[in-house]
Amino acid sequence: MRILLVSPESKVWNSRAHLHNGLGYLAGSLLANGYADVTLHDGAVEEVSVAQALDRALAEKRPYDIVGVSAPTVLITQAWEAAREAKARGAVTILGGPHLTLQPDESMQKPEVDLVVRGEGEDTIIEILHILEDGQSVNDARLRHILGLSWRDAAGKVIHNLDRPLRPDLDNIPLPAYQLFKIERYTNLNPLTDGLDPHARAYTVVTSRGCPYKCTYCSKPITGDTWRARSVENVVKEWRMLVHEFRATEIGLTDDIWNLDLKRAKALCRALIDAKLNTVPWVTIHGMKVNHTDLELFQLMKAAGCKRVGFGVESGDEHILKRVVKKSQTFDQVRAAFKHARRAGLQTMGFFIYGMPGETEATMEKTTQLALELDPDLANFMIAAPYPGTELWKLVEKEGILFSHNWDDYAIHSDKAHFQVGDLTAELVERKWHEAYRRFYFRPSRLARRLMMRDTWRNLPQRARDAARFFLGAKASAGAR
Ligand code: B12
Ligand code: SF4
Repeated sequence: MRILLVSPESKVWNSRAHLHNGLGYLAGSLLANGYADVTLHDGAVEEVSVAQALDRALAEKRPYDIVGVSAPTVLITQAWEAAREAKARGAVTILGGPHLTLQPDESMQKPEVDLVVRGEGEDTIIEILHILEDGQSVNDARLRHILGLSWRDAAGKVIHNLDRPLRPDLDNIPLPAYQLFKIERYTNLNPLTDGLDPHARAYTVVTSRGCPYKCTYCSKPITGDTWRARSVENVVKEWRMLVHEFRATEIGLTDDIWNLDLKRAKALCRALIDAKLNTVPWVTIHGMKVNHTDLELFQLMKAAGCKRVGFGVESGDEHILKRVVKKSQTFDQVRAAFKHARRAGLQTMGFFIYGMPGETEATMEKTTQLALELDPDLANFMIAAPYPGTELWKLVEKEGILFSHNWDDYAIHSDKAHFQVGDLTAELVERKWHEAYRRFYFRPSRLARRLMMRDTWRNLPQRARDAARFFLGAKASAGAR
């Protein structure tokens, strides 16, 4: 069977292109189960469209039998388009990923979608292929036994099978098929602090899945509310492979919360040092929470090769942080984490949200003040985006007005407010958001630092577009990177 796994091309603003670990895991599972003919098509880096890739395969008389498409909420429209192209060329279409887990029925109403996989897909896809490779149709009654699958029976009725329990034994899941990524086309992990390297060999690693916290804006449809960790040995095995076999130039952790167990986090750092894997720089993307840190952890991280940490700070207002975002952390913990990380010699990133329900000009001002006080190397200011299934979504549905039901408009880095609750107007949120970028980055010290970076001049058109978008309120050009 020929299998194509697709991540559709994104129109969401992003300065970087990361590999898609979910597709890597699916491919790893397929290869480990004897399905050897697997191709990845990551729209973030491909030169041809999905339709062109499918046509090429047809012209070579080696059409794809199965096309699996992955989608978070913001990419679902493009995922349907990819499915239409695939279906038109005779392939079975399977959709999976965060949005499909949240809203499976919506996609099952589309004739171009044959099957929807909800939740973790490594086992589900194998069970589906076992049935389809017997020459059975996508309406075969045996599909009813596959957990986490939505399908249509012979009469065309949509059936949502029971959910698949989360796999507890992460160590036994085959590692991502890193060899299938066109790694030289991905960027380094944070061009905004390091300058854009369009040919970095940057890999991402998931050391644990899930998070028990319940921040009201956070959408965790796949990894869930429990925390499952891989063993330190298992992670080090993967790390060793990335450094020695795949010649990684940078590694990023993309867990929901990699440091929930502080002892394990330290053990991982010690193991990386012992294995002499601290030669390749690594960063945490944002899956690190301030209230599970201490100075020793940051010192160990530094010794293990880490160069940068990122924390969700979210709000500078106590009520918004505790009662609206429900972040379960204190300002003292935030300040201590930044102080300790800096003392250990790590660069810092901070994430801040504007426009949560109940916010006022004064609460958003406190957030900007906190960002200025913490002064991370990189500050990411985001306008609150309500993803389906989150507490924020439920609250906006009940008490507010959602401006758009078009999933394309749900990017966190969008410069438009997504909703209005009570007296908080979109105009105020957008003004405070732009103002935060201006006040943070237009300080003389920041400007000087930016102007000293080679990247600013080497990628001048892109950097000028970014500046217009963040500081002035200009619309980004679609798909800008
Ligand atoms: C790393 C990461 C990124 C990276 C890389 C994204 C990527 N291409 O993988 C970057 C930084 C680029 C990114 C960007 C964004 N991200 Co992001 N990201 C993550 C993060 C932290 C980890 C993803 C991961 O590796 N998961 C682990 C793997 C194993 O899981 P997976 O990818 O979901 O795949 C499994 C299943 O979903 C399923 N599956 C997936 N696809 C398919 C396809 C088929 C056919 C099948 C059968 C199964 C299947 O099987 C896989 C294996 O079990 C998640 C949080 C999380 N825990 O998932 C957020 C998350 C996915 N991101 C999110 C968001 C909102 C975004 C942005 C929209 C933010 C923005 N800029 O506005 C953008 C979207 C950009 C884009 N084009 O996708 C949300 C999505 C919520 C939603 N409802 O869609 C999440 C869940 C974070 C959160 N908690 O809110 N992200
Ligand atoms: S934002 Fe982070 S800490 Fe909060 S629930 Fe999501 S993953 Fe957990």
